[in-house]
Amino acid sequence: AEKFGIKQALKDLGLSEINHGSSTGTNWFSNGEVIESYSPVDGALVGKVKATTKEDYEKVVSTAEAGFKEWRKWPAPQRGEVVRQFNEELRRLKEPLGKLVSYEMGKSYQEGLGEVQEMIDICDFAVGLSRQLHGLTMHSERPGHRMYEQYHPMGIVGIISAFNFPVAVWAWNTALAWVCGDACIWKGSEKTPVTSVACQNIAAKVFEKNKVPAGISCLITGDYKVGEMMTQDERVPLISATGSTRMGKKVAQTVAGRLGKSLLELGGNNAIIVTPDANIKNTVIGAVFGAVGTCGQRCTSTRRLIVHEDIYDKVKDAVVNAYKQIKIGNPLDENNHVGPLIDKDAVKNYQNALDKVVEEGGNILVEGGVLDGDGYESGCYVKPAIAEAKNDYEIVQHETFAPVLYLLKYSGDVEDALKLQNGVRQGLSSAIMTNNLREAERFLSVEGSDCGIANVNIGTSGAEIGGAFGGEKDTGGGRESGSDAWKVYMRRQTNTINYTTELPLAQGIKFDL
Ligand code: UN1
Repeated sequence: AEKFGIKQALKDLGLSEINHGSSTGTNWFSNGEVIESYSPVDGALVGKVKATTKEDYEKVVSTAEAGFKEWRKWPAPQRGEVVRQFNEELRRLKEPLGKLVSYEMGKSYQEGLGEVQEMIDICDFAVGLSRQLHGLTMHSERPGHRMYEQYHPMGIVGIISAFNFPVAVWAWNTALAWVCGDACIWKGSEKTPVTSVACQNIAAKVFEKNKVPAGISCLITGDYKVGEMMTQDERVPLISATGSTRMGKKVAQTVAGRLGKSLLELGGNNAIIVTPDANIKNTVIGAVFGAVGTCGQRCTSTRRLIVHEDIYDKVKDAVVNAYKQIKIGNPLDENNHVGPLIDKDAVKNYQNALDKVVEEGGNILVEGGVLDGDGYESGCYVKPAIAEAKNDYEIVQHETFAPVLYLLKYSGDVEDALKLQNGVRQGLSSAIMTNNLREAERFLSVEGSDCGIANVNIGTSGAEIGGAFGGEKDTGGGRESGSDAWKVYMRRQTNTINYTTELPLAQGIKFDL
């Protein structure tokens, strides 16, 4: 990693190689056990971060509560100005932060930069939004009455994010929540704690300079037990959680138990339908990037390719051939396409999926395997694999966070493909490759894809921040990022004002005293 300038990146981000820091910025108090973060790239120690104790957490929440009471009174465009300055810092630090993401998480440097770009984009969006947090005005049924709605800041937003997008998902939530006037408490993944500290440092510096009250950007660190402190806490009205469906179900139940709100962005089992009218070259690019990008660890990763029988062999050969060109290795080296999986547990899940698909009757088209030897010492590098399979195999129904692509065949028309595409528990992202207008429109219609994201002639991953991001069914139903996703971070209030000298009642009710 040294030759890729990791030391310098850590320095640019104000981090020492070994981070004993217990008080970076004014909003972070962690005094618990030391979490060591090892890079899947070369197995070396990235840094150490202290975990949040119960007492630390109490301090964080009370600081956030007090901070919110001040912050909510700032005019939204002024809050937007702080986010604008935060964005300037992100632009300045894009390279070191992208590099750290790549090194601590294992995605390619290009994708690390892309992730920071998502942060920059959502901040731009949020700054504009800070002047557009508007409700509607309605006509009252009563004379001399006015009715309208306003969106008020809501309180503390608890953010639980996953290792695979260790910085962007935080920014999707915070950039919006901040302009909405909320305080944020972030529990990042325990697998990527150093990038969390880096982000917190960037925010803390800008916030201090602008005299933002303490507690508006808070970081808590540790495993799920630290997350549970937030999900159980009535002082946190909204929990935004990204991760597995299993985790999301637990979070949803806990938060619902206290009638809190949750925004869930959980697993996907994303498919691309390839019809006889597809452009094969673009299909291959979209499918291969979708399946092997981020080493198959995006919630939008392409897991299933549903190909019409008429072009099945052609598509199969083209994709298998493309896999031969894939270079696996150090993700900081821009010649490589695919880096390591996050850790050895992920490698086990990957191997298990390949064993399972064969057990269930699948046919391996591109052999998988764990790489060893020079450059692969961390034990986390695996070969992207492809298997011909059936949609009802248990393993195909299951989201494996690894580069395993299942090839499924359909005959008949696009309805038959849609049955397979929708025939899973998850409902995040979906795509169709076709130049046939009727097929494309059927895919997008009410009888079409049941996913939160449905694309035509692009793959399943790589969504832009301007749209609402999330999905249905086991994906959890939440929407983050663009469009009107901001509304979940605010509380809506309906106001009716009577400017007459009478008191007419609604629904024409007479009540004379
Ligand atoms: C995720 O995998 O958690 O659409 C988010 C994409 C990215 C975000 C993925 N913009 O692939």
